[in-house]
Amino acid sequence: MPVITAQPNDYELPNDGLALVIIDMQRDFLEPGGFGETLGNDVSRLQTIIPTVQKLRQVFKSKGLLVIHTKEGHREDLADCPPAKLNRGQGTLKIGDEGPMGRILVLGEPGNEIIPELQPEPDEVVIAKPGKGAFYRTGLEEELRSHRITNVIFTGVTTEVCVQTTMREANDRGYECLLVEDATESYFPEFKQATLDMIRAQGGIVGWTATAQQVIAAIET
Ligand code: TIU
Repeated sequence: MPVITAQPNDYELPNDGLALVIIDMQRDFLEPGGFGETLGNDVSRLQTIIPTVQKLRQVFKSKGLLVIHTKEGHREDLADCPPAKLNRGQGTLKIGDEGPMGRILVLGEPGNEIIPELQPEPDEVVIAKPGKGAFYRTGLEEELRSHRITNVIFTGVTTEVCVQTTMREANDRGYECLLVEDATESYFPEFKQATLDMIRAQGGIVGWTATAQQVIAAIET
């Protein structure tokens, strides 16, 4: 059985049951004028991982493996956006306000689309989620179960917010989780580093981490 040379130790790939999850690579977080920028962040940091995520997707697809995208967004009437989330932050624009890419963080708006470089293909799954974690009020768990997924490779943004929350949710549900170090990014480099460290600490309390090249090398074995 191929293994990924990961941290804190080798990650065994299953014969079946491996999926790639790409978290929130949407214009809201990666392009100017979206939710990420209205919160005061420099979105250009996040764009650096696009080629690496594209490469991972291509390798997974070439092996017939499942690819799942998530995107964070709310219903038009914001009924699924609690006041605690709506009123948080000191942004120039709030969730639901009209911005340069349509209403901020609202499903179906241009800003809510997955970035063109990673446009989902017809055989890929897209999960819309109202929270930071991708299991909260979504069909992700049923989707993984129906495909008999046991092992999940995580990529996307931002490392310490939606990626880490989702990875912890997956870990608690019994999935073997690995985060790809150079296919995830944060607006805060120190938070990304801390997240990688805390995931793999204590013998992999949340899971494993590895580089994209290490993941690809094992999958192509
Ligand atoms: N603000 C921030 O870092 N992240 C989010 O609000 N959502 C995701 O991480 N996708």
